[in-house]
Amino acid sequence: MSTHNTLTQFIIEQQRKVPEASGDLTLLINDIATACKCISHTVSRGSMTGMLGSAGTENVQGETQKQLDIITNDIMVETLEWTGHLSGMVSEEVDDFIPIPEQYPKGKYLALFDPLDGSSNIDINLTVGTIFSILAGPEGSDASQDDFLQKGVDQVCAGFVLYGPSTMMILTTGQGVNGFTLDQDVGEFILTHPNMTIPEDTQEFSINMSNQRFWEPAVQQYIDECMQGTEGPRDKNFNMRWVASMVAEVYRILTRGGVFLYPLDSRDSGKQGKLRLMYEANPMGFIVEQAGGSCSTGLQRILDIQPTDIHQRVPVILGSKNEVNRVIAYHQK
Ligand code: AHM
Ligand code: MG
Repeated sequence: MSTHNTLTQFIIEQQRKVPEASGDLTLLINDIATACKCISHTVSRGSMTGMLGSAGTENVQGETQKQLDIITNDIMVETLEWTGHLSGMVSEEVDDFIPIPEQYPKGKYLALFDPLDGSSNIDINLTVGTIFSILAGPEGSDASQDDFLQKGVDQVCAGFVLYGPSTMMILTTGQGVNGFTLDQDVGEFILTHPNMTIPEDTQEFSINMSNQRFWEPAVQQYIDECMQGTEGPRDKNFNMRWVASMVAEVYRILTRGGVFLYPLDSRDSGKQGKLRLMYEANPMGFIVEQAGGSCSTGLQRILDIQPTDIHQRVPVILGSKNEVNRVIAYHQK
């Protein structure tokens, strides 16, 4: 194995391009990588951990928590809280924001994360992941809830780690998107997918078809036209994939293009969709845009939404630019 092209080398070299950089972000990304290696090891042990299945509790969104949702949340919090790089955290699995314990120094960043995205897949041994977003925080003092309510466009860094056949970290600091594969023997993430880009066109969509009767009309029309294939107005056949793990869908889109939709759903009109803005839609939106794709609610660019709640939900349409633009155009009709 080469010791070149590690994640550590890559982020240090990126840091050197910013003369005023303090190195805090580099260290924070390294700490996140450490937490995710630990999560990767934990989830790869499957049933041997004795921790598959439900925890018998619910998170703030009323979703049943898996034991591994809670354990992976603890790994993230315990790895990051003492480092001195953060002034607070937000997790999908914790109702309020997570302050930094008094005994530790406060840093200039905020970390927001979904510790185990797609966790409904964990018991059936399918791909899951960790999604994270880094914002600037109030340097040196405790964060308040309002400090987290920043638009996605202000993210400093975003990424996700995929626990699939291989473990991968996908990262952006606003200078493109790069993918790193974990060398399990050496314990290092290695740059394997530099400058990931999403093709502008695609013939593959991703949506949970079982919800079709609850979708808004624009999404009904878009999917209906895809389904008609060469016999419809699109005049081409489409393929469909639904892993029910956003990390896996976004990785596929980064690799070969596609469009992913979790639209507004009439069952949950008060909830504005299923996915969470601050630690799912915003980081994925930042990554997808940095790779040349688009990310929208259908009516608004996701990264421009002014958040009002750390756990708010949002409809998400992301991926290949020309397809997302088409869905936006149908919304505007
Ligand atoms: P989670 O964070 O509780 O795992 O929920 C988010 C996941 C996404 O990864 C995925 O796109 C979606 O929920 C799947 O939802 P559904 O089961 O409704 O198809
Ligand atoms: Mg999630």
